[in-house]
Amino acid sequence: MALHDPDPPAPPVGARAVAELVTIESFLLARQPAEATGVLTSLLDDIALAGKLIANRTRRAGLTEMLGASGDINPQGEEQKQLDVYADDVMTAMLARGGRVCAIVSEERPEPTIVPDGGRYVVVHDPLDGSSNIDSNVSVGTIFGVFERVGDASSQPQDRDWLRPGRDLVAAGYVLYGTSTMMVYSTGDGVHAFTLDPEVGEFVLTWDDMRFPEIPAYYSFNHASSPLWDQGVGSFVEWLNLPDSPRLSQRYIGSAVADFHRNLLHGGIFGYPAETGLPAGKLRLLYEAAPLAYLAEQAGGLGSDGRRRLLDIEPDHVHQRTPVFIGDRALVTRLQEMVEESDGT
Ligand code: FDP
Repeated sequence: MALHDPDPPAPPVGARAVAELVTIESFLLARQPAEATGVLTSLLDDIALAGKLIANRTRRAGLTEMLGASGDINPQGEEQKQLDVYADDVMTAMLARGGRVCAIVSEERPEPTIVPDGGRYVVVHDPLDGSSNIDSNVSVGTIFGVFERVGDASSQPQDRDWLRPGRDLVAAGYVLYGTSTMMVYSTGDGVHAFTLDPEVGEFVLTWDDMRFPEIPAYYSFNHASSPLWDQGVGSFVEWLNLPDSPRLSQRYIGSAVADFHRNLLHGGIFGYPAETGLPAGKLRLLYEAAPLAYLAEQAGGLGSDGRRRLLDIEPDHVHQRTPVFIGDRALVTRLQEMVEESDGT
């Protein structure tokens, strides 16, 4: 069943998906390896349920006085929005029940949350990425990654269970709250996308085995910051505008998850480089960059910090930042080459 067709005219995938009514639950069960216990499947179901609750609150935010700041500051010194706090509470509550998860790392909490008598998985997440866009009614999303714990069930979860390179992830994905709500995930067996049908309350299969299109369409960098970038990154973006380049259009939302999603569908590269004054960029390695890089590689793309594969970087602390270049493999590779050339000069 290959529903994804990047060539126009697009097939009526929504209509087909609804006719076939492949729900996320049935798809997860069908794709589960024969030897699987079903725990990871149930965990992804928990995240889907959290996504529905957050989508519901996000959609009604303007009506329920949920827009605006919460009055608190997160571990990174950024102002928390009320919806950040709500999304974090919902994710934590959904993940902490059911005995599947032993530890949860969240952008909104200074330390990992240990779940008493928890199971064998560790979840890292940004409950609401792109939250500076919330008050403007622009797409935001929940990004997550799942590791299997290193220690056995009798030991207390500790750093070695979550301070790990993204190549150790056993699953990753996001729930995107946009014109519709979508859940996109991978368990290392391709990337699959589901759209929430609000009338029946189910995530329904929209695309399975997604791949970046061969010909990319977009690049997503904040040009206003270009005077602050390293020379190699600046040269790459200049090259994108030269006659021998792939002739991309620029699209930049300012929600990494939404920029990534658009580029996954249409082909392209998203970048948040290091800047003067921000030597490691802005995005967090563990719960933003690594899950998106995992999805990118599963879809035939690549994630890099400009010099290294993102999935190979070992974090020193949970809120570590990293420069991010992610998307179409050829474009990310070209960027790495230009950064290397500039490093060598
Ligand atoms: P936000 O702070 O609004 O949550 O990682 C955080 C992030 O959004 C990304 O989603 C987004 O790409 C980036 O920050 C936007 O940063 P700028 O405001 O510096 O452009």
